[in-house]
Amino acid sequence: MTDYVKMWENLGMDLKNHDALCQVLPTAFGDVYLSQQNRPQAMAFWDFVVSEIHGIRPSELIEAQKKGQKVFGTFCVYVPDEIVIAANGIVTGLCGGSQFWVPGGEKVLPKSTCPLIKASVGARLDRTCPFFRIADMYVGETTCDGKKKAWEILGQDVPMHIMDLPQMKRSKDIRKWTEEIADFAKVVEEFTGNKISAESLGQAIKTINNKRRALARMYEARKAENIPISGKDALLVMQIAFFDDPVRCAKTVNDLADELEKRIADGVSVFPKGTKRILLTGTPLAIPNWKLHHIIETSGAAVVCEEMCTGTRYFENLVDESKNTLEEQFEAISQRYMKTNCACFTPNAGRIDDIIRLAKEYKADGVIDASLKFCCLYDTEKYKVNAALKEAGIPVLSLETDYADADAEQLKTRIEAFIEMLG
Ligand code: BJ8
Repeated sequence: MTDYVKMWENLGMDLKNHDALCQVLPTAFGDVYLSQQNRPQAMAFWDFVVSEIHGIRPSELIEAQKKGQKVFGTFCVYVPDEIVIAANGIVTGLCGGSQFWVPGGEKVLPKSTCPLIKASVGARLDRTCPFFRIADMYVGETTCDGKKKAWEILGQDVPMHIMDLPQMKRSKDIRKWTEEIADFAKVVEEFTGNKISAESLGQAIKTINNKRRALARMYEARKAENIPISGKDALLVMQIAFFDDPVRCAKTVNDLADELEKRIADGVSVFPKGTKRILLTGTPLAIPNWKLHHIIETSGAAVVCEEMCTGTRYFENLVDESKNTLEEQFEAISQRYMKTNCACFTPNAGRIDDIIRLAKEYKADGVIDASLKFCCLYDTEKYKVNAALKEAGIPVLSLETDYADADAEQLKTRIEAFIEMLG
């Protein structure tokens, strides 16, 4: 592994604490990932990325900054990457998925805040994540209350722009989101010093659409009878997609999809015939949160789809590429993003339709609806998700968990019983 200590030092990181994190990650990754049998060879790329997770991409970002590019850190799939890319900026995801960062967040946030928010704030305040140190600007959004208030803390010493996301999907809300996107474009232009043209935005739309198409190909392969990739590996690909360069991401995921399609043709599967197929729905699983996938896939089932922001919500629906003026492009972007169904919207019937549609498309034997502890939105939405799935005759298990390992045994017992019940 390359020595990145100097880089971390220059970023003002807490090296001692960061060392502790660097020590646990390889073991966790080895236990969860490298112990799997018959993985696609193309996964070597993602294994390498994880082995240098705080080194390789951060050093690329720093090099880009030296050449004048700006890095925008985002926390939600509603923030349109296209705008940043069109101004020659770079986007990196910032959501925290490790228990390691949670105590840092708890120093300033109520304990009853969801772990994703606590970990994100902890990663920033404890100075143990290079991505949080590198980002020149954070972009927040008005989704859940916890995030809205967290921006006020996170934005204390970093430029922060907050996008005001409507909470309904009427035509006036879509118009409002179009305006919000146009305002974001102005902020990005000013911050980067680069003008966004219809041409550059058109190119950026194509770049991000291509990344979506590649991820959709990987997911399409998971619909096959013989499942060519584990849910854990597919999740890792999704998680890294938030950090990687979008063009490289499309290329590596397409290479993986080539291999998966060949595996399907050759009848190769990573699971024994008859393994129960699970669709996972709920709150996002930020890296390195592999807990549920690992429990499910070591309990005799396979995760074949995630109706999550680290799943289908990230790549379904493309932005219309045929628009030629900035005004039309902003509207097309707004329309695409407003098709995403997060529980912060009311009503949010679209998500329930998505879950049932996806359960059928991926031939899921059952659905696990999992939310992060203290996520009131997804937890409350469970009631309607449960009722709709029961009506559709699809077995469902509702869970609530966090990043700690304390409930792992209990979860395993419940998940095993659910899988057994699937017959
Ligand atoms: S579009 S899911 S990425 S807001 S889990 S922080 S909602 S309390 S992450 Fe999300 Fe955008 Fe929605 Fe997706 Fe709040 Fe819930 Fe925590 Fe959440």
